[in-house]
Amino acid sequence: MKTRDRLRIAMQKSGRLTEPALDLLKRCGLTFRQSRDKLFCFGEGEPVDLLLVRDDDIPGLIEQGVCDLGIVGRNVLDEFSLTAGIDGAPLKEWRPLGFGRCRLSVAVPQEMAYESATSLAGQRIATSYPGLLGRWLRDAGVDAQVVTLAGSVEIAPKLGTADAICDLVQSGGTLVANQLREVDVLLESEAVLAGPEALPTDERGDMIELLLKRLDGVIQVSE
Ligand code: PRT
Ligand code: ZN
Repeated sequence: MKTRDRLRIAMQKSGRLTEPALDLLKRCGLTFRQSRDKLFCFGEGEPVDLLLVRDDDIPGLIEQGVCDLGIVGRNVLDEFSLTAGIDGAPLKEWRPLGFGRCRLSVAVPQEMAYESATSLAGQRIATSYPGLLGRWLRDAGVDAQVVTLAGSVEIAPKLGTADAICDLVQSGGTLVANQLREVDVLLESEAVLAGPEALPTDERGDMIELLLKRLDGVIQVSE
């Protein structure tokens, strides 16, 4: 692939992580020229540009080398690592960023008895995270049916298409509104800086080192 001399960071175009990610980069001393609704934001002072995309596309863009780094939820990064092919470079969580906190949990209808993962044996569990749920079930030695849904996971039990769900939870309000209760946590998530395990050895590698140093300073200050 043609090498680039500017660092490219993928981040969410429009969603929960957009504002806090831009704010964090700003606190690292990075400023960008273009308006946020464009695909690209050009770095003004430093040779760092942003690519604004759907969060689900971020791990793939790093794996393919289209971007050097990405700001994405641990839930999305880990799911990608578990389910994507192994042809690309392995990805690494370089830094936890302290925002976008949530958890990936199993929830069951209020009236359903639940003691441990074994209570799910033979049940259908709806999720958008088949990789993470599958691993958790395997580790627990539980044989259950994973029903993969792209969205509206929380209504699956009411529709009768699943017995339980595995979804992101923050306040818990969505679960309560759907008469579900959280019974097990699979993953504590937050936004992370993701990148390849092996950093580029050219100027981009130096730029990443500098960015990591600045991030550590900024994150320490806000803790
Ligand atoms: O368009 P694009 O694909 O980029 O956006 P998206 O809709 O996939 O993502 P978005 O913006 O909703 O979330 C981006 C990331 O924010 C997620 O991948 C998580 O890492 C993180 N995050 C933090 C959350 C939540 N909190 C959250 N509460 N992502 C989703 N939710 C949803 C959850 O799916 C459920 O429907 O909110 C509902 C639960 O919230 P509570 O407060 O009712 O429990
Ligand atoms: Zn998404």
